[in-house]
Amino acid sequence: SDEEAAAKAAAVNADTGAPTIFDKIISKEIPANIVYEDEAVLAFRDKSPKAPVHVLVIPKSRDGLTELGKAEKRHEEILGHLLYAANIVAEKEGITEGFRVVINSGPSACQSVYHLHLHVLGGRQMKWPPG
Ligand code: IU
Repeated sequence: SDEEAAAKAAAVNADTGAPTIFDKIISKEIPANIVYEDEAVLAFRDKSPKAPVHVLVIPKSRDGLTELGKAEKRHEEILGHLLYAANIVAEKEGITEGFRVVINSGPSACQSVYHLHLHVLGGRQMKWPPG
């Protein structure tokens, strides 16, 4: 199932601090469908969308933010920037009746890529609680 695959990927991809595929997306070595970009953040469509709109918002410089659980005081500005960018993405995508922002931090949350990213999900009715 989807859930089993996610749990497996999360268990295999522990936080090693090694570069991730997102670095290659930032450098445009790997093409991505970019929705929004500014000096500090990049937003692109998730390659395996879980909703009609599923965009990832990431900092261009990881700066130790492999996951939210590693956030430090110095990251406050970029964290605010990412959250604000999530709303810019939602507006651009027209998901104005509602959208969800998710951050998976660590194996128990099924994080699979260790470069902080916000999931912006919308275009359908979301369920609560998430799995
Ligand atoms: P997670 O929160 O770490 O589980 O989310 C990682 C997401 O990155 C997941 O939704 C993948 O589909 C997505 N992704 C991607 O869009 N492009 C890639 O090359 C890889 C993962 I690897």
